[in-house]
Amino acid sequence: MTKYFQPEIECADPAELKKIQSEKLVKQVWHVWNNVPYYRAKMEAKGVTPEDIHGVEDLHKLPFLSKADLKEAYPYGLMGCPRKDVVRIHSTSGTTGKRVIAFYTKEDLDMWSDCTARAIMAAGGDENDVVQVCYGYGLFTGGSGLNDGSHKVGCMTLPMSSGNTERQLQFMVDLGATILCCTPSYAAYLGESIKEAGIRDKIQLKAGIFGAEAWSEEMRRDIQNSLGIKAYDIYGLTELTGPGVSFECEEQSGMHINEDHFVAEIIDPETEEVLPEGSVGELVFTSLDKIGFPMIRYRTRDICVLHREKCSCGRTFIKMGKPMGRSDDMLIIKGVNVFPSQIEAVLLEEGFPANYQIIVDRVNNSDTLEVQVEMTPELFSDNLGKISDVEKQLIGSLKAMLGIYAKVRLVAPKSIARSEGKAVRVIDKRKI
Ligand code: DLL
Repeated sequence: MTKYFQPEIECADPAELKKIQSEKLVKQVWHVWNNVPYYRAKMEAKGVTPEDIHGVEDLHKLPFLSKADLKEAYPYGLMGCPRKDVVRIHSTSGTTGKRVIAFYTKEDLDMWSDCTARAIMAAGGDENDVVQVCYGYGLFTGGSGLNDGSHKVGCMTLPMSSGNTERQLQFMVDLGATILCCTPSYAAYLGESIKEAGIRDKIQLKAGIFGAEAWSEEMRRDIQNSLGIKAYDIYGLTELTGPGVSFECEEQSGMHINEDHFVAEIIDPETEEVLPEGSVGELVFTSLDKIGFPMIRYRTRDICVLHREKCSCGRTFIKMGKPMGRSDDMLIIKGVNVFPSQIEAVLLEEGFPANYQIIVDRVNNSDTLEVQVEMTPELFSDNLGKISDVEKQLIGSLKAMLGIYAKVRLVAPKSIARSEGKAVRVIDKRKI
């Protein structure tokens, strides 16, 4: 049976939802105008004032915010309230340049945990569940985001944080965890470890809530099989709270955006023109009621599609498809746009687990693409001829998907480092 955390809003009439969004947007624009001089200056430069904004139909009049703005305004320039009202910060895991630091008031944390509580109940969770959170706790939003939503639902929450796989499995078995929250790459690794330890029959998991990185439908299928669960996608970013900006329901066909808190738009990343629903483009979000770090028309860089159609779960929130990659993670190889997710889809389709690395280089002024893939133990023990046949087949399938040649190197099982958080799949030597 479908469960909801806040059915009155999750299943609200679309016209009612639009009215709520419009009222909140007008209030939010005034809030930012009065409290965030950085954004007010951007509005003034565009010749727009809060009087011009009467509802969501006026959103397009407002200026965008980009990562570059966040860098420029670092650390306090986009804070939306006095520092005494801020009770928490989180920060991105970026390894280069300035990190993004987001500020939260008590009300912001309350709103955020409503969002993750909705996600947990959409995955079938209720107060009888034992939720094992193995997203990192600390500056990363994953751990505390799902932790607080799990508290709100009333689940017994295991605040494991990431890493220490042996201990994760011990708690999972001894305490009978039923819902697992972690990155999909770590879920795949846990699946491998459970198989190796021969403890599959001791696991009581029924669902997993996986996000923070791109993962394909093929990877979903593998994780569902190896853990014996239903795997739900969850999306979010630090700039907009963290996990729970959108979440999947039992239909597993896109993530419902929490539209009473966030308005989504799709734009052409080059021209910044707003595209009609159903178009592929860059996802842009406006936070409607966040006080500590309000984001108006924030360009996520995630490439995605929005679709609003009747969902069998009863929720009326618009859905976003799986992000197809990031416009800034997109590799341009010999002029061709390549998303790592396309490579992953081919590998999983051909029966390889998602342990791979993509190495891009430039040799004699020409781009090269190499995909290192771990062999299955069965293939590893086979003869060299078979390995070379498999390599040839993968080269053909990758060419069909990407339109360019990728060298394929099959490497020994377990030779590619496993990740406990977000997996590092691409090494672009052209940038080193
Ligand atoms: O990754 C928040 C999060 C934590 C989401 C736990 C889900 C679960 P950041 O570290 O700021 O925040 O990274 C945000 O990660 O712009 C996307 O590119 C990517 N991302 C997040 N969720 C998904 C997903 C967290 N479900 C960036 N599928 C975003 C694909 C995702 N990419």
